[in-house]
Amino acid sequence: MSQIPLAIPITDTPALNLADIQGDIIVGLPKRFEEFLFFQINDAAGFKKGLKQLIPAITSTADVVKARKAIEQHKNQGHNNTLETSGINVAFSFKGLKKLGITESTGDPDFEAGQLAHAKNLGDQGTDADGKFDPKWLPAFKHDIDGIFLFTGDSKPSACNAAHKVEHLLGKSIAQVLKVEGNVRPGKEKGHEHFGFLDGISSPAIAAVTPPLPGQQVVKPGVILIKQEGDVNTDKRPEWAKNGSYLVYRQLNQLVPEFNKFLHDNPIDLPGLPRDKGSELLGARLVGRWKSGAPIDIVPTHDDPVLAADPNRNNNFDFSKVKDQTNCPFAAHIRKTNPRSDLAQFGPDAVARHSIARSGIPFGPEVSPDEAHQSKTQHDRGLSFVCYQSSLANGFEFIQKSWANNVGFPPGKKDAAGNPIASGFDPIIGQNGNLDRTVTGTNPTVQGNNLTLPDDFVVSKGGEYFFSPSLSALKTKFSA
Ligand code: N7H
Repeated sequence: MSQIPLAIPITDTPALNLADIQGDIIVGLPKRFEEFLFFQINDAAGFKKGLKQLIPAITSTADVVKARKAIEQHKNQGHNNTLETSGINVAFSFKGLKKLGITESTGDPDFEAGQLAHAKNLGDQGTDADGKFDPKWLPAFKHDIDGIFLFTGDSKPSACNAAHKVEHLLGKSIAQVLKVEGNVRPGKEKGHEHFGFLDGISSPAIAAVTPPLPGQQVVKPGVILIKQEGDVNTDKRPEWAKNGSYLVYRQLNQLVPEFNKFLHDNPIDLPGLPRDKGSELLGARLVGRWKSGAPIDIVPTHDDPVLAADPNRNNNFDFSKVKDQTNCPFAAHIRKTNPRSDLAQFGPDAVARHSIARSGIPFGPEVSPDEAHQSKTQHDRGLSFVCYQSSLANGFEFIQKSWANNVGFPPGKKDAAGNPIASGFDPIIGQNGNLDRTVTGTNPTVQGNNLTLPDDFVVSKGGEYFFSPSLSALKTKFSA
């Protein structure tokens, strides 16, 4: 998700003032390293004063567009080192807004409830005791968190310099609740998440701002940005919320050795297909893309790295070519989370209004030889999942609960004999509390067979919902 094409074509329009929008939201801060600082506000007046001085250092979308051009130029000049870059963004939980004296509603009940209150409904693992759900989260995410800083850089020192600037200006007005360090994976795994799949390929194009590549979903700016055209809750928002967005943070552990063992033990058995290729095919069918990023809807039987690397082709599909699961299981991760033509009967907006802008980064070390040998995770690793949307109910919450966790989604699907079929869980992020999950369609020749997934390969360790204000709101409403 960190891998956004470097030279994003983007046009400033009178409708969208890119200098007013924080840089991670629609184009993503450039990052090889990222520090997430979750904080509490101890001294609201001191914080507001420090923030005033910090605002010029907060990275806007206009800054990111400039930085990405400079990075591209640096690369084209043949330099083999990275160009020194850094970025700072900030966002606040509902508790954080209240601490700053901002008591009016931003018009989003999920934001106001906070993620902890929704852990059970999201399907996170945990226990029920005395009518209260206790998720298996990192303790820090069960504490009050008022805000989050995002510090990014081309290297750890670049990101740390940005963090020091903030520490210096805010001093003791904030206290750290948790620090998470993310980093792009090394060598040829750069841009790939920990299961090994290339990430950051498909993101929505913002109408009139980012020209769409073939197959890219075009969304109105208000699907991501508050009080812009397409924000379904515009009337409920205060004026200062304009150009803000809700930031979802999820700490998602990935059980990589266990995932690899599952693929190894359950290869898809097709005539003439060697066992290791059968395992690779199962992985591709669970995700919907090969590890290179090539979509299985276009190349269902073999990987195609050339296609994967071509932005004019790697997103140009919509699952309409083949009606059953021969090419792509209905439950494949990229199909559950962006069903493209699967909802065509409900109109063109049925998918677009649930779009999110993703901007996460992997965390944790590479799998050690011992972990690989024992097929057992010993070190925490996974994805610092970050996404932006103007409505949590339409964005992250909807995708997780109504699509990924919903065995009957996509609706109206049939098997080869014309019988109705329930697709099962999204095998990557679908959650069922502590219970088993099943998925259909993994084997293209016996599509009705259920495959039971032994464990959740992705385990939520917590998170929070934040509001990422515009630069003008930071100046007028959040600082003094
Ligand atoms: Fe996913 N993965 O490695 O399997 N994701 N994701 N995701 N995801 C995508 O197209 C992954 C998560 C979306 O437009 C790719 O950029 C993993 C959450 C959406 O075609 C890969 C985790 C949510 C898309 C992964 C994880 C989503 C998408 C293909 C957790 C939302 C775009 C690369 C550890 C609730 C779909 C690409 C489209 C793509 C993986 C989390 C949503 C490889 C490992 C929590 C909307």
